[in-house]
Amino acid sequence: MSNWTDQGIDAALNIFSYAQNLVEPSLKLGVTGLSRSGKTVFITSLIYHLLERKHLPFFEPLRSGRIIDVYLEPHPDDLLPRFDYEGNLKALTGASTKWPEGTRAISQLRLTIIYQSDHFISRHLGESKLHIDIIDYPGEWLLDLSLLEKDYQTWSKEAFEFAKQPHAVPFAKNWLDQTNKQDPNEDQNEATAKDLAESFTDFLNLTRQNEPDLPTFPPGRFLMPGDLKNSPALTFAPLNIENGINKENSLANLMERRFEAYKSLIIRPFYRQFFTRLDRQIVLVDVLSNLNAGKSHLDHLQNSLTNILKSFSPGAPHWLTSIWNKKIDRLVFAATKADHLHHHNHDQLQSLLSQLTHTAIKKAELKGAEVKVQALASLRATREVTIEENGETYDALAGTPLAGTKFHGQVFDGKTETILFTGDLKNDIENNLKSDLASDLAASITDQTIENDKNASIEIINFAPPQVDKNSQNKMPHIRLDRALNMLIGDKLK
Ligand SMILES: Nc1nc2c(ncn2[C@@H]2O[C@H](COP(=O)(O)OP(=O)(O)O)[C@@H](O)[C@H]2O)c(=O)[nH]1
Ligand SMILES: [Mg+2]
Repeated sequence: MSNWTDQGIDAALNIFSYAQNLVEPSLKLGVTGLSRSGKTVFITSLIYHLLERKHLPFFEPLRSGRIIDVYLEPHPDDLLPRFDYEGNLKALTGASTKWPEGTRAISQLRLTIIYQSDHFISRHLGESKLHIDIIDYPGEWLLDLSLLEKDYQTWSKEAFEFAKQPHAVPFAKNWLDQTNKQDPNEDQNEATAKDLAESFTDFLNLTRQNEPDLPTFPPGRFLMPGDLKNSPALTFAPLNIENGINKENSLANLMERRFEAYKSLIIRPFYRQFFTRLDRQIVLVDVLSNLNAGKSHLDHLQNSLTNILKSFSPGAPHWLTSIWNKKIDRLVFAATKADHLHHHNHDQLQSLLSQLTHTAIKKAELKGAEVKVQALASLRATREVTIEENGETYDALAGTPLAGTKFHGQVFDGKTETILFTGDLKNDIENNLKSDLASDLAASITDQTIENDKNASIEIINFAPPQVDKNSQNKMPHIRLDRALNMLIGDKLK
């Protein structure tokens, strides 16, 4: 419709932000990942360590003593809510620690770093300043990009396929019953549209609640509506229209219109207002939970990653690349929660994520973006121990499983520390390094470790956040967070 005008506005905004950037350099850092991949904990830990200016040995600007000061800026009065740093820090490090509540929308926080440049000339000009805007947004929203290329009919078809996934089946019945008896060609009717949208959303929500770490189905806003709850833009659902839509003013017509409106009123503005303004991006991935859950989930994870990467890749739709003002020049993938493994396995975890993203990464590199992969734990909930038995020593982890966690017939109370033999990723990865295709890799790893071997070789349970000693200097022990930070912003503080 008003594509030309939109692009004009974008161009003007971009010139404005460019001009502003000359006065006070700023960097927009996007943090994304599917729900529960660890965004909130990651951002909280990152900010905590930057403000403390300690415990980041691999963050070069700090190690070389060039960081002079770091502080939080008052929240700029713009479109985005503020990331609740203080609330999350309190939850994670307070008297009785707990993981923060899940967040379901976009938020932002501005941090300023005062540093000494290591360039000869800049150094003599005095201190330098860099603003960093950290923007937390659900990875599910990036999956919506795939909808732009899809018509309503294709999307509907895929929804019925999703409903056949093992983790979706138990919750699909209501919606399927209702949809299957619905004639898509009956006259359009708001009440029916609403009923169907509600039962479809319930289906997605129940699937997500029961298996929070497993894949879901777009549109992302059905699960994370933010302030769009009950809006007509979200009042649509898939219909069985294998033979196409063959009647004007039918229910299927209405649904199709709404689907198209969702694309133009919600997906595109998100890309225009936020996404295309990012400079750097980290994508968090909970590889271990997916590995633990079996082959179909690992496959699905890989699909999601490929789809997420499409937002950054040359295959992105033309309207997107044409308004891209600065283009993300560096992309970091991080496998989170590495504290579920002994440190001997951290490289393997990293390599597993590299292979999972292999195909997608190749695409992104074509565009000139540098891609890095890192395994990390934003908040280390376990400690490493060595167990001796019959003259043999074993590596193990000690941690407190969350209350209610079931493991090998035992139910944990959330207070008792347990020792776990987490198993090894190592051999499986090495065996599979020969394979070039990530999907082959995923298949063979899961075949060996999850399906064929009844004693699955890695097992994941959720731990409570650590109870750090009150006098400890470091309230948020981490693993390799500093390396990720260095990849993300180290070069901007030269
Ligand atoms: N052991 C461990 N668990 C983590 C870590 N980061 C996140 N988690 C777990 O993952 C859950 C989801 O993290 P959160 O940051 O809320 O994910 P988000 O939905 O992406 O913002 C938390 O409630 C924790 O159970 C970590 O570094 N170590
Ligand atoms: Mg969150």
